[in-house]
Amino acid sequence: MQKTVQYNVEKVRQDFPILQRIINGKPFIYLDNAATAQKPRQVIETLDRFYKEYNANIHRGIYKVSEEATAAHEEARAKVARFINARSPNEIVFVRGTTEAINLVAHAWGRKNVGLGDNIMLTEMEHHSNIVPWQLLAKEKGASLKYVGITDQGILERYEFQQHLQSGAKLFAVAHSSNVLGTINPVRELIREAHKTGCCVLVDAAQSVPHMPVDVQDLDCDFLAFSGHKMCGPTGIGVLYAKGNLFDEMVPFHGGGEMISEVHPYESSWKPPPYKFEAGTTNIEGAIGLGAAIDYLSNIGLRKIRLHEREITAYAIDKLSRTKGITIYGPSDPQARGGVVSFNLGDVHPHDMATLLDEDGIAVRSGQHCAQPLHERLGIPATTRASFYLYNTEDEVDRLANSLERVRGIFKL
Ligand code: C6P
Repeated sequence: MQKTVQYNVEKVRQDFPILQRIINGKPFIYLDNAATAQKPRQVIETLDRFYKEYNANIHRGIYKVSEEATAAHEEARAKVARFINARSPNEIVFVRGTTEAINLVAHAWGRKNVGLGDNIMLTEMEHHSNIVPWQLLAKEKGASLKYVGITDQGILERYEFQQHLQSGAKLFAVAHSSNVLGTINPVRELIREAHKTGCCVLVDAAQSVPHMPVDVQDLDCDFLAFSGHKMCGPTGIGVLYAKGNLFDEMVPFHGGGEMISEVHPYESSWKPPPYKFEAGTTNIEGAIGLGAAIDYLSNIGLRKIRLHEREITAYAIDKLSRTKGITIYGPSDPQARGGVVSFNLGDVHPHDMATLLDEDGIAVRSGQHCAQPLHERLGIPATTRASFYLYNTEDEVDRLANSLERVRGIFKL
């Protein structure tokens, strides 16, 4: 297979100091990008500069350094808005990550809009973050959860989706891209169908926004959630996008400083969004670092990153599938999947697999990847997952394949 060159991957790798490490005597191969991505020096230096030059609380201080911090923080919000093509920075609320974003919607939108007997539609490939908040809400309100099933290849059962819509789902909460199967769901089409029945749609974009161009106006989603740490940004910062005036209609999630307009002993009023949802001192440097990550990824280009990952994934599926005894999960068409390859090799337990790969300097994730219902649907206890990003190379895939041969030897498969 001929690989087309999207950008200079070797040059990109130089930006990531951690990739120079030697682990267990071997060059470090980081294939756990779906869990968290590595950080380029441009992001590290932005955080360093913040602490050295303009660390201050924001929106509070009437002095230069605080004003600089506030300006940088709000510029980061504007960068996020441009990055996902939101109409306004006011549609962007900073949160800790995808998990908090979804919990925010479950509390602040769900409590008001979901009631006794209502249905919330999920899919069998959701991450726990897009299941548990809805279970909590459903229990509290007497609502029901409906799951859209998947085929054995990890594709959504469209007929079931339509059936649940017809039975009157209030909300459809769906992963844009699965963190286990890699499946990229046709969310644009699904959203159009859902809206025809008045169903609101939340897109869990934890595994898509870091890896491909995402345009919220084109998708027309109502909510979109993602995490900074999966896109070369800091940990503890994430984004909840809400369309138009949805935030206006929602009740606060957390109460505290800076989200209020006035506070009296027995009642308070709120600032307009996004501030209404950012109570207390937020992760200021996290937001600024996320802005730097967005600059970094945008300079390379999300379209190019997506193409690079698609090629690496296609290469990996082709290469790994030659390993005797391997089962690879998810769609066979690399066009229909993100840079995630989950597999099992014979009856080798994924935790043993991850330990042995680590001996070769290769970091993968093993277990259920916070997707237990999906593993139950697939009828397997666990998987090993290799997940790729903009800095991974075919050479690294080759080393993974060689290590799998070593594991086969050890287990006499
Ligand atoms: N998945 C993985 O290894 P947080 O933890 O809030 O940043 O993201 C949660 C989350 C939500 N949805 C999807 C599809 C995800 O993949 C994740 C995070 C990581 O697969 C950590 S469990």
